[in-house]
Amino acid sequence: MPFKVLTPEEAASHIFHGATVAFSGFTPAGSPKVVSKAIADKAKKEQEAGREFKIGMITGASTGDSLDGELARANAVKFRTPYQSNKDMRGAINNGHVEYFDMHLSGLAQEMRYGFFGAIDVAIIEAADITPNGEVVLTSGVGISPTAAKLAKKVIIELNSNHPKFIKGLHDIYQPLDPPYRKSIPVYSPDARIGDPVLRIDPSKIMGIVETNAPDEVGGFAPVDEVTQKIGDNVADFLAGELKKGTIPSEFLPIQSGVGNIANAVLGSLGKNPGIPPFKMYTEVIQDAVVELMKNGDITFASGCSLTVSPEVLKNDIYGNFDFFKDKLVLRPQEISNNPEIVRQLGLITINTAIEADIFGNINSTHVLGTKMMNGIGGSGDFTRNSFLSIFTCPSVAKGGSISAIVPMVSHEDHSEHSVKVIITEQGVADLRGKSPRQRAEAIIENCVHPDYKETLRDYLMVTSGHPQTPQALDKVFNMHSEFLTSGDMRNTKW
Ligand code: 0RQ
Repeated sequence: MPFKVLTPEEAASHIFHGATVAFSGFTPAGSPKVVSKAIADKAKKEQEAGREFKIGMITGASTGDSLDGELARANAVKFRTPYQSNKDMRGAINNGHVEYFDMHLSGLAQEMRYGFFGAIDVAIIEAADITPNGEVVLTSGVGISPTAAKLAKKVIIELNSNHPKFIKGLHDIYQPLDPPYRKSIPVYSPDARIGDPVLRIDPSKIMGIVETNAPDEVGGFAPVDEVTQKIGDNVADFLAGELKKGTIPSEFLPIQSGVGNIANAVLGSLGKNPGIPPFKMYTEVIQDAVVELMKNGDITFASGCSLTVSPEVLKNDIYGNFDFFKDKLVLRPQEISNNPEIVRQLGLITINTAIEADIFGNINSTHVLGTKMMNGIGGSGDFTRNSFLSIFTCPSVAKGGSISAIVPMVSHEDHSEHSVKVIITEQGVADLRGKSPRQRAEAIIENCVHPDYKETLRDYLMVTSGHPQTPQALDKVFNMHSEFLTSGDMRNTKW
């Protein structure tokens, strides 16, 4: 092997103050775990010696605590993009220590290639295996690794023996040409393979290898409760009904599902509903529920960007039964897993989660009360805008009922009324297709709003301008939010 074995500290010596560093993985799956800690230690030492040390951080999506958590706690991040979900990183963003810019995940790799982020100094890539000529078998997440490895001046490999070498073939590495030479991407079904099983990295750029066997730091899910169960069942019943009506082709269509507790519950309900045939997924994050449904034959194939599953599921179910899973799974770079062109081509049914929706169907997926960043838009925009049928789910209330998830106007907008087709809460389903804003408001208030807030929102419509197209009272539109900030309970809202 021509590559030097480095200690994490030796690897971190290649990272300097002001460097832009790109990391492998997508969610905690496949993100670096040891060099990141050494960078955080270096930052602390530099800062103690009175020297500034901060890096620019580009990832695929969220990462594990050893990356986002360690660097945030060391105050070692100047800017960060895209999605994140670590509590310390979220804190550092919301208290102004990190400049965070939130992007559609499908667009990141191409914007790096277009040069919009400047030079990429170092890429740190987790690998299951590497050959002397730089052919890398990636691990449980692909993310931006192909682009990061291509653009970076230096590459450091974290060789992680927690991922067996026999997973070669799980990945499909493909990078589109850039304009004006771009051609269509030939993914005509979720199981299409169009690229290479390995990532080829110029060996002269590889500074060395750091060995580890640390597992992915994927957290568990909250158990399905009454509310999430009802949301899941409402989604499954709605889709079974659409299939029966013939608005979804009888073969069904591939599903994309977001990440989190609600998404996990929705998938469970889809698997159990007798009105839904076995289906394929073309999604970004493959969660525990998908693996369970694959074992039962309810999902026949899953294309994604990562296996964001708990360490036991990865080790025992997937790697332990790789002969069963190897022809049912493929992991792609995020610019392919989330590609708008492919989403539209395959006709996906997309199911994502809202923090807040308004009575006209606009969605806030990212900001609590309009100002505090939660996680980021992730892939929800890539999928929603281009889907065959876009669904948003959320519980009708948050924080013990003191917040209504449905308000007169979203306090931050990620997905507009033009892209959102259906809203589903535990209360019911609002089908917004073909409806004007006034009709949408009626459908959402009647079917999705919690009983504690129906009167409040009906009263809101009474105090609006009554404009025939979109009725709004611009001086009152955020009264529910202001009420929460003043009294701690939106139920006290007066118009
Ligand atoms: O906070 O735990 O402190 O109580 O938000 O809410 O209900 O546990 O839902 O885990 O499914 O996450 C939108 C954040 C939902 C996620 C979001 C509070 C609530 C709780 C979490 P607590 P739940 P989930 C694929 C696609 C955007 C990106 C995306 C997300 C916490 O799904 O980040 O879809 N989506 N990507 O109490 C105040 C409200 C609230 C609220 C919820 N109206 N006001 N707080 N909460 N509604 C993934 C990728 O792209 C990688």
